[in-house]
Amino acid sequence: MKHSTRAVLFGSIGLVLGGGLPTSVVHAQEVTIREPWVRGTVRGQKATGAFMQLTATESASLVAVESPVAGSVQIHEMKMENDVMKMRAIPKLDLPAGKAVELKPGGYHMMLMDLKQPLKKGEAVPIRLRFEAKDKTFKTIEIKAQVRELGAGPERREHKH
Ligand SMILES: [Cu+2]
Repeated sequence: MKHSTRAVLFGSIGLVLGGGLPTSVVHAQEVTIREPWVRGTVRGQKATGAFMQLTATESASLVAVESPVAGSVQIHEMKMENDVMKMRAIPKLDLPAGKAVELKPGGYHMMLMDLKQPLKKGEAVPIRLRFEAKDKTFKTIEIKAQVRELGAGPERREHKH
């Protein structure tokens, strides 16, 4: 299935994040998850992005994601194609040993789809991540991601699905 989505780009906005956002660090065997956050939504918005930094000590893959606030969660990548930023779902995200993989606006991210409620700044969204290790064993890690303002991040983008 070929699924690609056009994302509408907005110019950077000079947004200052106040108040020292808390950093959560979760250690679970060999995957470290740093600074998970979710972009806040407005009423009626059906999808939003979740971002964080993943570091695996042994190579592993992120193979599935779920959250109680979303009907489904996809792993997305973004790529420039003919001057258009395209977003598409990928089946898994590889985590090379010892290398931090950044999920951030404009790059890899998790897409929370079919949102069941608006997500407001300051709320904590539980997200369950399922990893597959090289030896084909699976591990699930649950984190809480902080909701940031709608315009949070280095660039503001709106996803259209
Ligand atoms: Cu997306």
